[in-house]
Amino acid sequence: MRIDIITVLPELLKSPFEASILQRAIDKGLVEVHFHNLRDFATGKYRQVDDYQFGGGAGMVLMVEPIDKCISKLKSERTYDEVIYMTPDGNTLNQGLANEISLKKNLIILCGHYKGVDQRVRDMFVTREISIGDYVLSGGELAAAVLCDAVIRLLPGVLNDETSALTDTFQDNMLAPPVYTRPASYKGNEVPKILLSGNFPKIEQWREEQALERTRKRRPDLLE
Ligand code: 6GU
Repeated sequence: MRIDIITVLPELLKSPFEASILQRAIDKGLVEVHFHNLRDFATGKYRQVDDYQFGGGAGMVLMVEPIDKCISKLKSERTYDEVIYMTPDGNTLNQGLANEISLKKNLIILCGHYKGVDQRVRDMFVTREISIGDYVLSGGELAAAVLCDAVIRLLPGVLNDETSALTDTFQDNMLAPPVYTRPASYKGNEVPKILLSGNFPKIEQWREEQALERTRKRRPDLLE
């Protein structure tokens, strides 16, 4: 997979890709992530990327021309499966959407900022609009990092134990069961005996029960 991220604040985005699982995925060559500073595609003396909105009102809007230049350059080099625009009024990200996007090959992710982008960017270039939840961030950069993390960890070979993404919370619309590690007893708090029993069919059954109980209690909406 190749991801090209277009942003006015590349420095806000880079650090999540420089540690842990994402860095390892990049080092292994399982994903390439490229950052494009929108300002590099701006013209004129002031390299302007945003402007006041027509009709008046507070807040700046990202201009269509620099975004067009950046996307057109990328598209001239390869074909893209999706141009994703990160915006709070997009489709809310969930595990199903992350799974779907993880099957793509080349992605452009455009980060909104200020009041957003000129509507013509959305009309002309964007194939998908994604939000990461019903709250407002100051820009799409952190949301793009969240999307990339959710997608990249699903790529084959990224996780150490290939099966572990399958037992994640939200796969099968279920929360994950509780987990424990050593010590078996800590300040009077015991690990459930069943987990120490070595009876793996019973352990699996216990985990399924716990997952169901947890989902019923915390997220009954997932079971509907
Ligand atoms: Cl994708 N962008 C912004 N600015 N705020 C958000 C968001 C995206 N998703 C939730 N809040």
